[in-house]
Amino acid sequence: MKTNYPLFQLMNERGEKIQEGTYGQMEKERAKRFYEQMMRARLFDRQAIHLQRQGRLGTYVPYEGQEAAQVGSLTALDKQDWIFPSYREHGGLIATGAKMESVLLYWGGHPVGSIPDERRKVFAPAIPIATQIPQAAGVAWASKLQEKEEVTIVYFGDGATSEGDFHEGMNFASVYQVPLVLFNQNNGYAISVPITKQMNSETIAQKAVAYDMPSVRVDGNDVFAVYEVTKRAVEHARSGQGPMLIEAVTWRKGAHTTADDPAKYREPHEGEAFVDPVERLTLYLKQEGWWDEEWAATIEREVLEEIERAIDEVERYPKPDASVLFDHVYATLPSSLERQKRQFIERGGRA
Ligand SMILES: Cc1ncc(C[n+]2csc(CCOP(=O)(O)OP(=O)(O)O)c2C)c(N)n1
Repeated sequence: MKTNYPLFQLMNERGEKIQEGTYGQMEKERAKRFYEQMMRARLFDRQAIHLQRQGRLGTYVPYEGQEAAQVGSLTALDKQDWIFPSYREHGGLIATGAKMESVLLYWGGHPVGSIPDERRKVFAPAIPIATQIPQAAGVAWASKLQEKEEVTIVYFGDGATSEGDFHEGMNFASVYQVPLVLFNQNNGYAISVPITKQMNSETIAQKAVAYDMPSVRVDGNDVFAVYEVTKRAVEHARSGQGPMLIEAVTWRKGAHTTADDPAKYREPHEGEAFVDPVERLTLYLKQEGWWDEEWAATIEREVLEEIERAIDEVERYPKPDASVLFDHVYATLPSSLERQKRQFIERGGRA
């Protein structure tokens, strides 16, 4: 069925302004700040992949290409808001103040890294697909019952929208009109499965119609547009008008995780239509006359130094104790798991 969800943009693929943002986000200082934040995420990601390849980090989830979707949305929140990430949003979290050390510890198998930013209300990354959506709807409902002015944002991929938990979360959010922003990063693939094989709908935005929920389809590589629609959705939710679904159309440039090779399931030309979000912002800054090579080089140098310091600190940690896998799931471990834990430790159970 043909649907009417045009892609919302403020800047086109050549980095030209096509409309003004209503929050001043296309002005000089803010635009340059977005660049800094996105570069912080990008450089971290590349270094983390190197570390993994050197055997110094466990399996890692890269996000190159999705920085605008993450930074544009996370910066639209207020301090009191709740954040439910999947396993791919550490880029946006780092860009907006999460500790690099925590993220490295998490991917190195240390549970202590599960909460990357103590200053914000961030839940641990959800590895089981879509499970965070009903949880986030529940937290948003709690905020509503307690009459708090908090909004919850929940992140998930395109594949997650084929899960029952997505539909249950959407339904619950809609029935109880909770202050929830459902933020979908449509990056084209669920591991090796392209979106065309995974769903028959033309867009993800249209899935909101069934729940009588407003939705928008935004260019996820246009940081200004993502900021705009998320700000509007957050205001909508905070003012008691209920949930909203955002589909941010983007492209995962690299592998799903460091454990797969996208060359096995993607053609080289796929994704060519997407202009990298950092390059696009660079084009915008140049057109506005705000680009400064020295400034960009300083950002790069300082971020790389910060990453090095974080790696040094994390590598001083003792190896993680893998037997904690058995902890924090049950208050009292069932006897079968108790036995497995014992065996695991007897066999030298360390990661
Ligand atoms: C409930 C559940 N089923 C299967 C998996 C295995 N799995 C891990 S990632 C993934 C694909 C998810 O794709 P998508 O929702 O599009 O998010 P993306 O990884 O592209 O960000 C799958 C099926 C899982 N983690 N949880």
